[in-house]
Amino acid sequence: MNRNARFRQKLQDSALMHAMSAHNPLSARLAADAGFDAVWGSGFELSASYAVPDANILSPSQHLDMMRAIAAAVDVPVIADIDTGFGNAINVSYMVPQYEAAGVSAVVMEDKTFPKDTSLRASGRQELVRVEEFQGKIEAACGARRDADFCVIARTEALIAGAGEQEALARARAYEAAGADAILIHSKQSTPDEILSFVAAWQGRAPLVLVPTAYPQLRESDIQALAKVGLVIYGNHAIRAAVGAMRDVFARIRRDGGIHQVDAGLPTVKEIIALQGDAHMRELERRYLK
Ligand code: SPV
Ligand code: MG
Repeated sequence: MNRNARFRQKLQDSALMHAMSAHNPLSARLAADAGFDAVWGSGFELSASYAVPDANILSPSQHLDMMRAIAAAVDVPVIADIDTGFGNAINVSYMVPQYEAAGVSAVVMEDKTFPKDTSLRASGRQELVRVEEFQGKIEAACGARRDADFCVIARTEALIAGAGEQEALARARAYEAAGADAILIHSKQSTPDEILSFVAAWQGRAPLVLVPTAYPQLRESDIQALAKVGLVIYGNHAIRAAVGAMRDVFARIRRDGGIHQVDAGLPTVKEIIALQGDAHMRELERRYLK
């Protein structure tokens, strides 16, 4: 079974799938090595790695190129965060085949206006597009895919925008009717109450997708028990782990006046060489360098 088919099947079966964010092939490889089912090609993380806001400042090709590099570096399925689809339904029609050709297995597209603002920022610009307009974008995404197993996940930002549960449910229903394979429902509340209420009220067939960044107390066992959720995405833990680790080590080197103290606690150069796929290159050398 190819990656897309594996992803579609896992999204629909009863076990909860988990995806870890990545902003480059190395972080994706570490996520796959840790046992995550899939990699989340996070716009937030990629933006952070360029030190710019997650607000469509990067070009679509910067994101697409990174998704291609990530998909080439891991065997697990890659879920690409395409924000609002980089424009209208026409832009979506042209972008989705490029993501599919880049080797990703699913796209997540959100119902905000372009250019977007990041979801978890306090008082960000959170404007929703008309429901019909977003249905057109979902239909365009579904119509543009070449492999029927490639998944189109519709994300409603209704709760993020403060539009309430009824609006979120109405949008989720409309997006399912337009052909979405799953519905991502996002929340920035610090408790899971709003999400749990939405999940309880959801009557659709499409599996739900959660991103529990703001409400980390909700564990996988709790989510699995909800039955309607097919996928949990950890949205920014690769970049936050990297920032924390780099900040700590850099400060210690300045404080210690050298690398003599930190060195023993760091991953070895040998480990990094292994992560670069050195074994594969040595095998190529053995076979082809004559
Ligand atoms: C991302 O990781 O880019 C996401 C999740 O879209 S969030 O940042 O929480 O909106
Ligand atoms: Mg994003």
